[in-house]
Amino acid sequence: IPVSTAPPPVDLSSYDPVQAEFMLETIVVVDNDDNPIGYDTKVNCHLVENIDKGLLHRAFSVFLFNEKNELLLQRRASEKITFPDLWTNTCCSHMAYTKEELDQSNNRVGAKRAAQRKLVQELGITPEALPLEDYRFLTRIHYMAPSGGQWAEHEIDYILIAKRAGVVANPNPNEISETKYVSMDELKAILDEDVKLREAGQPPVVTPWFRIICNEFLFGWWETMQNEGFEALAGMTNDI
Ligand code: DMA
Ligand code: MN
Repeated sequence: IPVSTAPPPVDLSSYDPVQAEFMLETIVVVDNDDNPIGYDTKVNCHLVENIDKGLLHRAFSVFLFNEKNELLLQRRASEKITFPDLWTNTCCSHMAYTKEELDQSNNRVGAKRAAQRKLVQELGITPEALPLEDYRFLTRIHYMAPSGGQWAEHEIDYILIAKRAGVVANPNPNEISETKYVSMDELKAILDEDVKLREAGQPPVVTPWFRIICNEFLFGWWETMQNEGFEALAGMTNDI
């Protein structure tokens, strides 16, 4: 993944050095229609001051299910610069500004390649353990969410679902503090708790994008998967 040699625009020395280094990776800048218009560093793309001027980038979110139709969740490590310590879907990150990860052919293979790259780095799940063919692209969401202080997300997020038995996660502690597989009811209880806490003015327990995807799409897809099988998801995309 290409990295910038320019000095970061803000002082990252108070953060975890590994995560600070990742902030120099170059990611894909898009217009509101998701056309790539260039690239910028991860740090620039996540600064409120740039997002306020409209800076938007491309990302992906993976939802991995097991043979019991349980979803693998992760809790973001305290070392993460944005949204630390929150529970979220299996894996999220950004496509790199490379030919391979910009490739939109084969039902968004570039997003799937980016997913394979980050599944190894975050969860120790190799491309052999979860091949490209296992991923289904469902839709894209465009959202903005503050992370506190100078940081925020503003992304077009490609949602990928995969299902496979016996995938063993070996989380990287610099990225992830905990993982767990949850049933639909267990996830609904987590989301209810998140609503209660936020209504009481307390910090959230889940990431904003995960909350949006759950509220708008996930449970419908999940029920279809349970009732009609994984392949039925292909008919549920509102995007191509
Ligand atoms: C960014 O995830 C992508 C979404 C959909 C929020 P992230 O902050 O986990 O990215 P990274 O793993 O690259 O730090
Ligand atoms: Mn982002």
